[in-house]
Amino acid sequence: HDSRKEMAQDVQTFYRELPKVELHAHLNGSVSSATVEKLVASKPHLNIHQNMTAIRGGQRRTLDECFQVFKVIHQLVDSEEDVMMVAKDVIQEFAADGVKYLELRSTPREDGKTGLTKRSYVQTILEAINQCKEDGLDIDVRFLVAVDRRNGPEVAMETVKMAEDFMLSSDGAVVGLDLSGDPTVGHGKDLLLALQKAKNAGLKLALHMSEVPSQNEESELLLSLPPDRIGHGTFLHPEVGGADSLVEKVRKNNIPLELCLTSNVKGQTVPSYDKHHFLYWYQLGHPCVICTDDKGVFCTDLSQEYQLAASTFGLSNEAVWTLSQRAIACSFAPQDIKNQLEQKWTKLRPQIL
Ligand code: 6MZ
Repeated sequence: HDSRKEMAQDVQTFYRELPKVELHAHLNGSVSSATVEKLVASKPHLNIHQNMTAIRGGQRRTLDECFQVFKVIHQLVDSEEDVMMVAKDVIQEFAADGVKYLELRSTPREDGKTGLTKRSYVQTILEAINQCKEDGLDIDVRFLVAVDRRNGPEVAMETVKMAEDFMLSSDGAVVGLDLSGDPTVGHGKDLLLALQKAKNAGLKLALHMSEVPSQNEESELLLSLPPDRIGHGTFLHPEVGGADSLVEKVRKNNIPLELCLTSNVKGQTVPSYDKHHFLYWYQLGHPCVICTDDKGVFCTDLSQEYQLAASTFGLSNEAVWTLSQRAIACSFAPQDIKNQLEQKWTKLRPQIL
């Protein structure tokens, strides 16, 4: 019994020590229970409890209910001070989990009561990134400005303009634009112009696509841009109602997929871990990046997601190592940073592989 326990511990250590790249993490979905506790204590009048901000153990919710959870967290995070604490905590937690390169994404929000503006929101996150760098954390952090699809074309265009400004003034921290939000609300065709503008300005595009069924038409349109990475892409392939033409476009342009196993299972867009579309794309040899999505809300971390992918699909340690290393090339980091990360991976590679 003891040796089995030891073996389980060795396995955990392998995943924890595995250097990792996180490319799909929404800031407010990544808030840990420890941070939520601090926020709840500072805002007792809101009457918010831990169980309203996280989906634990075997629990599942519909995707719709997941979006209600984000609304609760947004109530708790409504000032520059909160944004600073949340961003620093999240970065520290990813670093402690062995993430060496992190792309955080977040939707700029304003709040009349606290004086938070969309610009100061982004500015505060960039400040948190800088402070973590000064503290000497072994993690390179970049930022994607997020467009919430629910807010329509005008807000999308404003957000793109702001992202362009920050791209030029943030010393390389702002590298791209994300499109996210409730996939059942709004249509990508209304946002195409804003996304094209972002792309023309040199922002990389990481777009949520086909997270729910019946988005084929929209995905076809978005793929014409084409984006630099795809979030989820759960229903792109024909076995689940997608289309051969979608798969062909993704493959032709070699667009990496950001795959979040626990998020999709808990959000019920995928029926079980073994039915996750990771397998479809991985077997094609297509670039797949394991990510957390919302580590706080879905109670996971990146080590656990790698471990789940490995145990579900029977990946060897060698295959897991290769999976984490290949994520470097899928990042939006400049080439010199990618080279440095490759060197780091070479240095950290365990002898036994
Ligand atoms: C689509 C998601 C998401 O931006 O306030 N978000 N969008 N699909 C998902 N799958 C579960 N998970 C999170 O972080 C929270 C926001 O990220 C997006 C939603 O717009 C959510 O409100 P930020 O930091």
